Amino acid sequence: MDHLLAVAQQFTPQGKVLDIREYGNGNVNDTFLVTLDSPEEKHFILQRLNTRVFPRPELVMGNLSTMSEHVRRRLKLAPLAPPRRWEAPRVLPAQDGRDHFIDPGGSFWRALSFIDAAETFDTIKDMEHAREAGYALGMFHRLLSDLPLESLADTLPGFHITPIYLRHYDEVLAKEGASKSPEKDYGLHSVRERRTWADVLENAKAQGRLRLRPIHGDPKVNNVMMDTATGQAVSLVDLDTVKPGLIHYDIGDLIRSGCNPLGEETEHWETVRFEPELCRAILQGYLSLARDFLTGYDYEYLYDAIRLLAFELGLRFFTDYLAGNVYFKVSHREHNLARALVQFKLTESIESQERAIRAIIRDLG
Ligand code: GN1
Ligand code: MG
Repeated sequence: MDHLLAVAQQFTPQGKVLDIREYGNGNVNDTFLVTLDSPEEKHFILQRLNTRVFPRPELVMGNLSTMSEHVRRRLKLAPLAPPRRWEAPRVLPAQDGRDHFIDPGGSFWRALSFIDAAETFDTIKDMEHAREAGYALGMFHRLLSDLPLESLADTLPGFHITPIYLRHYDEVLAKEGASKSPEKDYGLHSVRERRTWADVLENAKAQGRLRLRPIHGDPKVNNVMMDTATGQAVSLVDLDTVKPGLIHYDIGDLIRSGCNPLGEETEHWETVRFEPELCRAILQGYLSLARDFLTGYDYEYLYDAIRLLAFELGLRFFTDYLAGNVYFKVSHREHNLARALVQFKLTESIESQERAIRAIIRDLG
């Protein structure tokens, strides 16, 4: 705690630190909410970046500033009609003016402004929430649609490239020693069944059907902030994975997380189900802002994107389980296995409703 206080003070020229508490439930970084005795900035977000996942944190910070300045510029030129608001977290400087602080132990810390009067949810509450979550991603893509790709660094090479995750899985599998179990067998079977299809988006990219654009990289439903008073989306947070990519990764990630009412941490993986009506509402919200920058091919690959992102996350969790939990934070040894089963079951549910999901995409297209 003393250590945390010393780190927080690095980012607080004015104001006394009243409280520091753990915040959110990220699987990668450590996040804290700092409360200050200061009229201007009552709270801010303090994070320790996981430098095993992000080996070049300075690139992450560069992308963050580039994109949040771009967004603020665009919103200034074309403000939203109140009570609509859209906010991009600001990077708060440390005492020495830099955008981060490295503690004596070598940890990389940064501070971000807190978005007031807003909250997040791990699962979708209702249709309106679903539409707003879709709206948030549409807004995000739209605001970045004119940001030149060259201005964004690749902070995480290989991120969302499913064939690369498969290669890594094969390497891990060749030397893993996890004990035999029906759950592990289900995981092995799930990957075996789908591996030849897993390059679907990368192939479309190589064929020139899908092109790179600025993406969020991690727009799962609990990264969408909702205004506590109006229930409208106000921000998409957790911006470490902003980089050039396929918007399909984002759309797939929002839909796989939003249409799983039991949530990705449920212990009842056998009953996990994909809810197509939530998918319809998310896409409606998304398309209300994204329609004019989508191509025919973009629509054509939406179903695959939804299916793939659920499968890919299952594969990533499962691989990490087999590797001994080296990437995602876990609270017990089988945690990543449990998470993997949820995503594989979700993938199955998506596949069994393929016709209904494709019909929804067609209706809205
Ligand atoms: C990780 O840390 P968090 O929860 O924001 C992961 C995402 C996964 C997500 C699954 C950099 O994000 O890709 O979809 O867990 N982030 C990284 O909950 O790997
Ligand atoms: Mg994240």
